[in-house]
Amino acid sequence: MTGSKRPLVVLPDPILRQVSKPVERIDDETRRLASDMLATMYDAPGIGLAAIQIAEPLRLITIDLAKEDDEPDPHVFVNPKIVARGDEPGTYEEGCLSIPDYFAEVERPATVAVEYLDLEGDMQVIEADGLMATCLQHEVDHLDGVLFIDHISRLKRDMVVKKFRKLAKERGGTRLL
Ligand code: K1U
Ligand code: ZN
Repeated sequence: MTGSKRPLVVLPDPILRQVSKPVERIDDETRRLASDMLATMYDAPGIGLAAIQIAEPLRLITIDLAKEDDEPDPHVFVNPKIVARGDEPGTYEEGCLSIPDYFAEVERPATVAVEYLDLEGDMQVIEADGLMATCLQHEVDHLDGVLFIDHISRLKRDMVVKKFRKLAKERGGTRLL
């Protein structure tokens, strides 16, 4: 199924602070939304996306860490839940499609285990490290209304928010087509 690219919600849109609701039933509508998310993510381009970033407050995320020249490797996680976090910290320079062109180092657990449903409704568990662990935590944060700038200093965060408030005023909105 080929999805349609949807507008991206960007800072300071308050929808990004909403807590997303669990997906109650996995059906064609869910699969259509997942396809639209993948299309939007590939177009951006990005390596992950949470449904709330296209204004759908549902607990659904997509991730593809394949390199540009490799075959796509799309992953869809329905109702993902972090069930274990490793003791070792890891640091990555993170970005966010909802905070375009801003990057900052964020420290998070280097490994996580995540339970989720696949698009057939089967329960799965992924034990992740490296960029996959970081990306899963970044996306699950989105489902709880948390942004990666919440993990940096207040001074830096306030500066970023101020800049994006100004941009939204100039653009006349917080949706990127
Ligand atoms: O959730 C998002 O906003 C997507 C975000 C995911 C992410 C990136 C880095 C660390 C943690 C989570 C992005 O995809 S930002 C764009 C990006 O990182 C990228 C884009 C093209 C090629 C490679 C990376
Ligand atoms: Zn993000």
